[in-house]
Amino acid sequence: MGQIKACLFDLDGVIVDTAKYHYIAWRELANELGFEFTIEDNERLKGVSRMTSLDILLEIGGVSLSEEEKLRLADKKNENYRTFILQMKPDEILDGAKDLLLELKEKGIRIALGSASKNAMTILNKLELTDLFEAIIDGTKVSKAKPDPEVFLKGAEALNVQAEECVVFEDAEAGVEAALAGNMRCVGIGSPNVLGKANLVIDGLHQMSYEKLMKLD
Ligand code: B16
Ligand code: MG
Repeated sequence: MGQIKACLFDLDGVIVDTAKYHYIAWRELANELGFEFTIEDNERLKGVSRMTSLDILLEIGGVSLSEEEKLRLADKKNENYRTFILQMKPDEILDGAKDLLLELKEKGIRIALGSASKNAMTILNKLELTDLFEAIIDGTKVSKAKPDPEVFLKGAEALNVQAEECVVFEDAEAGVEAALAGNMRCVGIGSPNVLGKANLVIDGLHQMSYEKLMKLD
């Protein structure tokens, strides 16, 4: 593996907890369709694209719909979800995330976002973090969802660095797989039981620093 020159950050679950808002909006949709959607069910949607999330939700409810109807419901869920994210404030940034971004930037490490979300720009703007990212690759810029490495490879390309020079920070298993498939190192944020394939697993970005980053194999 090469020298570490860049860090690529997932958004939901790494920099901010938007999963709680996704959950409220998906649960409302499930209830309207006549079934329950639990917080455990919601775990299956982390890191997964909007349309795949809807497919998983409908599978849980045993509901089958036309493509047209699915698009309508995904839009409806997104409108509901956006009412929450439009009210987000910088105090919702997860512990240690902004300090780490500032420290890495100061040390000359390049920084990009690699998220499945089509709402990433809105969220970063609300958190007042947009300017800290040199490149933003989100759900509007990729055609293949994680575990495909496309989102991170595009991030490396935008920063003009090699994949081997990147470290990805991810909270979802599919995201860890995407990073490794792209020949990048990966720090998992969450449980070692779920993210065991990552090079290192930590509880949150408050446990990371430039010094620790440089010690990654
Ligand atoms: P949207 P990430 C992902 O964000 C979420 O983890 C996932 O739950 C969501 O379905 C996906 O974004 C798409 O989000 O509906 O806003 O386009 O973890 O890749 O930053
Ligand atoms: Mg995530």
